[in-house]
Amino acid sequence: MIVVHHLNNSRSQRVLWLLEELGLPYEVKRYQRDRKTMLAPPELRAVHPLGKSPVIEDAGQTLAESGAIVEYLAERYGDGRLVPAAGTPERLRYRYWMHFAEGTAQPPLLLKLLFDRLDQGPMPFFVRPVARAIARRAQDTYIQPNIERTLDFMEGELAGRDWFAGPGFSAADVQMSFPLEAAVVRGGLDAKRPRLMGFLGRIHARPAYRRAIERGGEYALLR
Ligand SMILES: N[C@@H](CCC(=O)N[C@@H](CS)C(=O)NCC(=O)O)C(=O)O
Repeated sequence: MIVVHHLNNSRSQRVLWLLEELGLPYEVKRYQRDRKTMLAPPELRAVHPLGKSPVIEDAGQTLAESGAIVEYLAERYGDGRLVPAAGTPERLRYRYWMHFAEGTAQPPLLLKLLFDRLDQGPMPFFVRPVARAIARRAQDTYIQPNIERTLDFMEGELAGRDWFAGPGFSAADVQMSFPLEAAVVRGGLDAKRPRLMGFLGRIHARPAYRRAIERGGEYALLR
């Protein structure tokens, strides 16, 4: 039985979704973020040294990193589903988006989360103006422009296709779901980018996505 170490409101939700798409049985081990720091609890470090989610256990092995997990599950259990055929342009796009999600889309969204917290968090009154000025400068000059450029690029890539790899839904769409959902909450993604919003509408309507939400519990991404 595949075990998913699942942190509330996190990337591990997409692993549950993929398992539902593949129709595989799995066990969920739950972890709750610390209410103040939003970090994972220390118990997760007993599963993997980095103590982050997702982590899965399968066939006597422990595997971390959501992209690696998604690729592994789709290849091992997909039986040709959710992965475009080898050697096709769709397979190359599949690989590209599988890496893009965590490698390019996610970093500026994480920076946005951290700098927003720096801007709004508690601090001695005499450093507040300086800290705020630094945070806002980073937001205006680097973080938000990067988010906008990345969103525009993704919006353009969905011209004429419903899914990131090509005409068919694939595991790369599962991997891409998290940065897009995070972008709605904190990156300014809205109806002005109708193709990305359409993509989110399509994935949220999938029965497997809804089953995974029921199984995983609370899924409200961090602001
Ligand atoms: N690139 C890694 C990132 C893993 C990661 O940062 N996970 C977050 C959940 S969204 C986490 O565990 N955060 C809690 C913490 O850092 O303590 C992946 O895609 O698996």
